[in-house]
Amino acid sequence: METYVASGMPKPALTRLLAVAVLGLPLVAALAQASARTPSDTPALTSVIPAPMRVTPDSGTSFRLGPRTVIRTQPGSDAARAVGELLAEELRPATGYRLPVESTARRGTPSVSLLLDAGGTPVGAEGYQLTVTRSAITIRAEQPAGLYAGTRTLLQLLPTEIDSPTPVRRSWVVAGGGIVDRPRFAYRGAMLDLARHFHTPDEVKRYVDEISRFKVNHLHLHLSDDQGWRIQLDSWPRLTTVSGGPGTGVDGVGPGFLTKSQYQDLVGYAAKRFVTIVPEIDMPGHVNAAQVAYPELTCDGVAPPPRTDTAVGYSSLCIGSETTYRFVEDVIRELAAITPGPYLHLGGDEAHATAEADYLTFMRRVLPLVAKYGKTAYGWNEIAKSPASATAIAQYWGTAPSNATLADAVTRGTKVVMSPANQAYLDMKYDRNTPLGLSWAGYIEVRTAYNWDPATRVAGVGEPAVLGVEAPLWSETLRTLDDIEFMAFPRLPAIAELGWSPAATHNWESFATRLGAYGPRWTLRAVNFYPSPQIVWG
Ligand code: TNX
Repeated sequence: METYVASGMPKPALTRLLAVAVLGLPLVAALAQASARTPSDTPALTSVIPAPMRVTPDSGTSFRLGPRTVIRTQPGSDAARAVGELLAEELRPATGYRLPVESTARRGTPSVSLLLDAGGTPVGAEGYQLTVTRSAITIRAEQPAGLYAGTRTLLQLLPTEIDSPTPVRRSWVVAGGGIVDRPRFAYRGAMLDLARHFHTPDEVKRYVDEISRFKVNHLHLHLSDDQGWRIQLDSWPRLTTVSGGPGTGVDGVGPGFLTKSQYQDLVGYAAKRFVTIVPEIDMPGHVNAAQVAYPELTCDGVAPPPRTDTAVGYSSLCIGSETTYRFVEDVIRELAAITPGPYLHLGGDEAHATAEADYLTFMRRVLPLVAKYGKTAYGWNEIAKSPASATAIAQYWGTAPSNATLADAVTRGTKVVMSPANQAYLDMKYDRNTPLGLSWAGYIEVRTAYNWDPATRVAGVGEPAVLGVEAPLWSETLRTLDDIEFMAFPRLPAIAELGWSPAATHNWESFATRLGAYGPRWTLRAVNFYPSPQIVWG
């Protein structure tokens, strides 16, 4: 032991060593930790999910986050400061350090700097450059979204225990070197179904936290379906007083709805994490709950019975009735007014109770209404049947490798978000023993979720037509946040990597290794996940 001290161990290290020894860690482990330049459990720069575009490790250096470290943010930028505050809040519990957020720092003070100056490297709206030297970690970006993405990377570069909710006594070393990173696709989404079972604002916020760690930047909320209506609208109040009330949802046990102010609060919470909320009101099918509340939305004016089963494809708005269009325009207008993001999702799937000609009539009138209120229309891939979808986004949820209608719409300009149900649907069971979920599109183990390419998945829908990817989570069988997390993790990071990382980095063995090492972070954060046997968990 004297040898280590004599060879120049700095005093604080000695103190830490003694403290650790007193706290009961095996002395040998403590010695190793204090003496090594970079502890062996320091994550490599290449361990990040999603895989970064370019990584240049420098084994000759490393940064140690310590009690004197400050978080320095771009002077004059409130947005950069907000990203710094979030990061500080995330680092304080485990480190116990003060981590003040400042816009100036005295020379020689170890710092994590967040600067809005990409230094000549074009990284786009969401990209960043991260550099780790002995004296500082510097994240540079063109936009605040890029700074946030850089902080998501940094969290994974700190030792696993950074995710502990209570202080951990250890050294917080980050490996030296640099990362230059930017997303392959602009749209990386997750979807949550609040209609089949309602999920509370706090549960949705927790989901936002977790998905944004993997640089997912859109959360699509499925807000209405046959079993319930989950967003309050002033012009048609019975939608929620009746169809958001007790007895709604699958088996009648999924009641609840978002008030307008809860929705707006959620939008703001997500925006702080650079996640855009995409609201969906499904039409002209999946509308039984709306018709229970307002019988005038049926063709015969008779209210249908409330439904709490999981059948699909039996309800339709009355296409020939002007009341329908008054209703739809009110919904679009009110929703657009509380949604800062660019998209309004109109569903359009499984309209089996709507005649083909009626479907086209409906979409011809309704898709342009979204533009009237300043938004871009978005729908499930069935909307590609309508010529009015040329300026819309179509979300592919099929399982086939080709879809002529979609490929044809792409030639007219339709952009596509890829959610192939047999690979990206988080509500499919992992295998036949999975207690939750459905299996109509097959079982989806992690490798199946990972092994596909959004730009070659559907014939005629190549890279330029692909806006991005989305992992939908339908909630027929899901009631709690634990249920949601068990189905989303670890498949959501697989889809997130397909959306963010360059195709050239795609590699199952690499992903499986990085995922295995990530598992203990979920455990520390008390996030439920499926311990897939395809992965060797750390
Ligand atoms: C199909 S995917 C549906 C939903 C169900 C889901 C269950 C799509 C556009 N429609 O209504 O909830 O399957 O996996």
